[in-house]
Amino acid sequence: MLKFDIHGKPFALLDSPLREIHELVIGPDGSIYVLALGESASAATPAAATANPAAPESKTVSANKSPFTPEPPQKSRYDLTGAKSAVYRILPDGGTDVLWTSTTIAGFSLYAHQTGNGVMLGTSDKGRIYSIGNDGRETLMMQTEASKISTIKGVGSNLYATSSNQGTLYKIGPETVAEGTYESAVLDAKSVASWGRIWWRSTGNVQIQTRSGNTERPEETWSTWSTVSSTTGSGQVTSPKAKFLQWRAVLKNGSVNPTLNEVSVSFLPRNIAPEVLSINILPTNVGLLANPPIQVDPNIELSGLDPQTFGVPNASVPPRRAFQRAARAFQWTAEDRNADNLVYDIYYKEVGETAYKLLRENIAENFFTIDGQSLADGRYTVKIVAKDSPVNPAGQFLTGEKVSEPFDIDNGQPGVTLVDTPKINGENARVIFAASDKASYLNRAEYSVNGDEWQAVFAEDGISDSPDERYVIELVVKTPGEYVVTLRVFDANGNAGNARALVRR
Ligand SMILES: [Ca+2]
Ligand SMILES: [Ca+2]
Ligand SMILES: [Ca+2]
Repeated sequence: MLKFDIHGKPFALLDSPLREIHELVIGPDGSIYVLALGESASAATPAAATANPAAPESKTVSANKSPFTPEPPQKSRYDLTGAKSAVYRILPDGGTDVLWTSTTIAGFSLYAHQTGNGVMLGTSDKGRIYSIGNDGRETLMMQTEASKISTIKGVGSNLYATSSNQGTLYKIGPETVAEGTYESAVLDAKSVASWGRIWWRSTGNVQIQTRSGNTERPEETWSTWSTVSSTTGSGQVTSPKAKFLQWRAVLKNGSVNPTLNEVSVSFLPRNIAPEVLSINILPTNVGLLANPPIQVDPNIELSGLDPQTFGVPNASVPPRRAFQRAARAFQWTAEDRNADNLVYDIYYKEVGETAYKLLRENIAENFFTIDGQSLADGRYTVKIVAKDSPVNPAGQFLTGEKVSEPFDIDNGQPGVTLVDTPKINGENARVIFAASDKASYLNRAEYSVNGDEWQAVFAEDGISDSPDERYVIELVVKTPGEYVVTLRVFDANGNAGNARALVRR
């Protein structure tokens, strides 16, 4: 923000890290209040507000915040990271204060209180006017049905506010009106929910009403407002089961000034079935072992409190990998959209069989290791069934399942045989072996002469890649004598078979 003297010489009063100085007003004491925006005001404007056929009327309501919106993390008002709006106060002596900042409220218009204590701020969405005192505290003064409060101006003892989307002129007088309402934010229960009791703390004549619907914004498909009948500050919500709920308070003036401080609603969302998203099969001989679980104080578990409240991480401990002869291990991912705890049943069957057989029931881990030696050689699939039974009554829990890709169990070693007596031609000898494997395929072979180091040998057709292969070994036999040639062949699962041949020159 720049100040120019009569010669056109600029002097910077304020250099804000936000991107736009949107509005400035001058208070009665000469303080300048400046509204700075983090995003451009036009980008923050929603496309259009839902048209409301009811004629808007004058409403004056004081309320703090909706209980449905989570409390934003508290930070210093001088910390402008992520700020959507900020109000600066430039004192007549040139000193600058950040009066107020918000990461959620998008400001648009500003009006300096004639009392000298702060400003009124109109928002660019949600149609709200906040009052911000010189102590930096904000109070929601007015909730309109418009989306943007374009201007706020004072004329005499009255204030006027204009809105766009839709265009409306509001008069804000000093006198108290007979009746006002406050509408809550829309509660999203995430799935169709049964509504329980609604509690509130109020003084004076306050009536609570609710409505529900399955569209994100309240519209004609929602139920009509129904009043919660209560004399004690709590009552049963009578709106039909739905995904979304909204409440409103009707405050009527009487001998006591009506106020409303706090509203809570209880509800039970419909259970959503868990899903098994993926199954990962590890290579043969890689087993998964459980790491010791994080110890949780049994008193915390009994109390039903979330262990995270006590700083205990909620994530399950991932397993570690270890060599286990013939092991076939699986890891899977699963989710439950209403965040229920899950347990798993594991089934298996050989490809070609019709029915799955239960292998293990109600395990809490999301991994399992099969001892491959307990199953006959063959091709298998496993089926993982996720159940939200730990937190739902018997008979009401839901399941989701997934079948794995086929995998081989192969514990048999390849058979290796000598094809013919070795042929000798001068100093050269040729030995031919045949190898075969029943359950998987051959994938590597090596030979050794007279117990020397193993040397790789390729299959006769170039690649060891099928259940049957031939291996031709050419030797140089310089001096007369006996040569023992051993061939060792591995199958895809690491089982090895061997055979030997005696070459005599
Ligand atoms: Ca569930
Ligand atoms: Ca085999
Ligand atoms: Ca081959």
